[in-house]
Amino acid sequence: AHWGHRMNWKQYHRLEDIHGFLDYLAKTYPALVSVKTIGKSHQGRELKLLRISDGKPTNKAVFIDGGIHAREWISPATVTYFINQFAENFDVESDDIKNIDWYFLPVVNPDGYEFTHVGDRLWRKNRRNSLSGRACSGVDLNRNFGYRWGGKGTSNNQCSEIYRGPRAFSEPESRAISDFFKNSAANFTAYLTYHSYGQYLLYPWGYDNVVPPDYKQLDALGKKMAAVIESTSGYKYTVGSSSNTLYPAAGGSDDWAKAQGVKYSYTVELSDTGRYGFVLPTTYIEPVAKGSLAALRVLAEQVNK
Ligand code: ING
Ligand code: ZN
Repeated sequence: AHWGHRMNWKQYHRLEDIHGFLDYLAKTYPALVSVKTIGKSHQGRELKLLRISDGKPTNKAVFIDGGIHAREWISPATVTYFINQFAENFDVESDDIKNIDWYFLPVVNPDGYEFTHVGDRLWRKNRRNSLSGRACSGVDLNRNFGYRWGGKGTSNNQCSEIYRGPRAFSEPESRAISDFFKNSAANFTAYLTYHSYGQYLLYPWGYDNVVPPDYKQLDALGKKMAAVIESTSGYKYTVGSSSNTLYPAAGGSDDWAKAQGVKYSYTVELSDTGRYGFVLPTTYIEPVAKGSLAALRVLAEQVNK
């Protein structure tokens, strides 16, 4: 079939296909979908943000990103699946979906993502300094956000996989998200950032083994989302704060969003639990995305309460 884009959910796609898909949707549904470049990556690639909104002034707002880490290919695949579902079926979506202005940034780290296709499949960080004479390149974008930057679970060593960068928001990719939040009129109720792997639904704080005052609400919603993922797809998710459940790590995007006042802030670690890890077969894309979409509907219901 000729849809005007090359996207599907039976393969992983290069950045060009993903960006072409976003532009196609904006062109096809101009009253509903818009695409904005909110910045450029270190190597000059566009950071394309897609908004789905019917424009009602009473709408809530939710921000979703993927691909902060280059090798976690199931993340952009899942986020683009959400985009496709909402954009192509908006008319028949529930009021919970229609009453939200959705913002999607499916590939936060386009340089790293492309590098995993043509260079090193297991690259995690961005591609800062890749053209310099240094032996080690890349900043871990999920240690570069500006809340409690530089704390536990981070490194000042450029060769480390968890190198935090020289200062908070030193990287164009993390800075673009922060600038967009700052300059946006939208008042975000939820922030979801998709990673892999492990099947966890994690809420703040990541910087240390402490939880926010409203953590019981974050935990309760996380458990509802986990339940619907299991009933939809069979995948079992563990719910908890990221520091307590995984490990402490400062400078993560979910902590930063929570500190900005975004109530429901989660890091979602998609499938699997380690058999294939980052190199997840393409046959997983649809079941993983379906389960995640079911969870997103539960979140949308809560956002509208
Ligand atoms: N895991 C996350 C990481 O950045 C995480 C886990 C998220 C830790 C948020 C702390 C805060 O290490 C992966 N797989 O990237
Ligand atoms: Zn990750």
